[in-house]
Amino acid sequence: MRLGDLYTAVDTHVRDYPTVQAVIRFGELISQRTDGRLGLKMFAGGQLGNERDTLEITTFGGLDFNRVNLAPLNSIEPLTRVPALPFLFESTEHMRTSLDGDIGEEILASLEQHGLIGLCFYDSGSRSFYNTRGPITKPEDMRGLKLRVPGSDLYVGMVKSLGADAVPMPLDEVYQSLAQGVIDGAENNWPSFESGKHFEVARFYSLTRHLLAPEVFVMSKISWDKLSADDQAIVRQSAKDSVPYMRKLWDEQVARSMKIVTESGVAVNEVDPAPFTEMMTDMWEDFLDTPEQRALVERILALREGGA
Ligand code: GTR
Repeated sequence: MRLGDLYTAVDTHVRDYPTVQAVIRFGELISQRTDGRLGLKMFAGGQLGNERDTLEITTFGGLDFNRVNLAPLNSIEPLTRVPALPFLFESTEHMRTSLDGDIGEEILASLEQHGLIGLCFYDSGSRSFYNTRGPITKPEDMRGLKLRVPGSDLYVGMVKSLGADAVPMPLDEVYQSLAQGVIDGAENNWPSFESGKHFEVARFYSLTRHLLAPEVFVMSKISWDKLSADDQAIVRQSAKDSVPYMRKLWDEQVARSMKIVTESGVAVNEVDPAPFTEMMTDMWEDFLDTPEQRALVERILALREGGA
């Protein structure tokens, strides 16, 4: 939906968060490259709703651009579950080589049948568990903990596979729920743990690094279909060109967030990933329903250092 001359874009994060800044940069690029014919207005901080709701509005053309995590797409498109499998990527490099090429393009293209044009992936670092009770060093420490997850069956399965209780809820309810003891913890990357102020309440951050699933930047297909082929090419290229910028901001943000969190006295502990990896890769099968998903997993594993 255009707002005067501007396209609308939304993000759940606050304005200085790397994903938001990257989309703003994308907006500047499309504006420069079309002599101001195309432009963007960013609604940051989840002011137009949570990811699941805004995504639905985007598919109906009520919003033009949306930057979301893969989680709310997991129930919509099976291929999006693949990069969200715990311990699939062995490093950020592995995630980037896999998704910067054909595999990433295929996943992005799979969104079109659901009314979304997948433009690019952004980094999201690695997700780890944090909670209000104590450090987690082994899966048994998670037993009985009530842990918030995004609204995705895969995340629910992941947390259940470790013996904890999964509580799906939107990101903007997490701080309050932690403070009121409705949940004991959640899982996320350094920047989200910090910028959502969750670290002020959850004082234990245990570095399981179980997920390296990326963020995704999408456009409403309804809005896309109204663009000329030349403008579509500009939109695609500008999104791709915002990725290196985002990655630079991301690395800086991770360093900043780590500093804020550790200086605040949060107990951060390293975790031996082996028992977590074993339990969490056992559950992959439950979320791989199609031969296409399995083929993608194989191709991603083959890109690991030293092969699958
Ligand atoms: C963040 C991600 C958000 C949102 C959030 C969550 O890392 O950037 O898009 O999905 O996690 O846990 O809900």
